[in-house]
Order: sequence, then structure tokens, then C-alpha cells
Amino acid sequence: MKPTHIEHIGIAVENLEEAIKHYENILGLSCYAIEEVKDQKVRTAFFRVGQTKIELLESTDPEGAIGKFVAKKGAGVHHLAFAVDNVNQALSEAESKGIKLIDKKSRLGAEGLQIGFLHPKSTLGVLTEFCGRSSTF
Ligand code: CMX
Repeated sequence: MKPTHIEHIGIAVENLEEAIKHYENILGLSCYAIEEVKDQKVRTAFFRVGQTKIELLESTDPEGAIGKFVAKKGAGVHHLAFAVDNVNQALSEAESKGIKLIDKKSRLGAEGLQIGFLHPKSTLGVLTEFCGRSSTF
């Protein structure tokens, strides 16, 4: 497995609408999609910066991953997502190298992509995500 590029950088925010204004006014970027991902208990907003996206994440549930993160650490960089050809293959390869997985198998994330997370305790403190269109072995 070799990631092709950074697919997106996930940033936890307290208020999605205010954060969108910040990225539009300060950086001159345009939000091209807002989507709720019920499974992840978040509302997301996306911006393109070249090949990479910025994904803003607002919690919809204090018990969800973003709700807990913001309560503990406040808003800020939450995860790095690497584009891979095959998410399940990338997950099992990481596991075979001793990495603790959050997701043993890929699941559906924003924008219809397959996603899978590695545990930040085994990735030097950085919550790491694989994402891609394909997940079949
Ligand atoms: N980056 C680095 N460390 C993180 C972290 C993050 N984003 N989120 C949590 N942690 C750390 C905590 O600081 C804590 O460390 P300590 O034990 O040293 O205090 C530890 O992980 C456990 O955190 P917790 O608050 O007790 O939360 P949980 O164990 O219940 O969950 C995690 C942590 C990473 C397993 C969970 O957040 C998760 O499953 N994340 C993957 C899914 C996700 O983040 N979804 C969000 C939306 C994604 C999307 O749609 O793109």
C-alpha cells in the first residue's frame, strides 16, 4: 500500500457555519458541499485546495468522536486522511505491521468514499484515515 496523496485534513470545529465563513473570508476558499454523516455523528463541510480537501467537522452528538474531542481539546486539527487504492487492503496491511485498527473493515464516509481509521495511540498520536473508492479484496 502506498498512499497517492493526502485526500483531506479533518478539522474539528464548534460551529460549522462560522467556520465556513472563516475559510471563505480569510483564505478565499469556496465551500462546495455540506453533508451530515449520521454514522459518524458529524456535519461536514468541504473545501478544495489543489488535490487535497479541508473537511470541517461539527459534532451532532456529544458522545460522538468529534463531540468528545472538542470537549477535551477544543477545536483544531483532528485527523489526516490518505488516499489509497484499496481501503481494506491498506487496513489489513497496517494491522499486519502491528498497528491497532479502529476499523477492521472499511465503512461508508462522506462523499460516498470508503473510509477506515487507525488508532492514534499506534500512529504517533495522529488519528490516521485511509480513504478511497475501492474496498474489495
Ligand atoms: N487525535 C489524536 N488523539 C486522539 C484523537 C485524535 N483525533 N481523538 C482522541 N484521541 C486520544 C485522546 O486524547 C485519548 O488520549 P488519552 O487516553 O491520552 O487521554 C485517547 O485517544 C482516547 O480518547 P477518548 O476521548 O477516550 O475517546 P475514545 O477512546 O472513545 O475514541 C477514537 C477515540 C480515536 C478511538 C475515536 O475518536 C474514533 O473512533 N475516531 C475515528 C472516527 C472519527 O474520528 N470520526 C469522525 C468523523 C470522521 C469523518 O467523517 O471524516
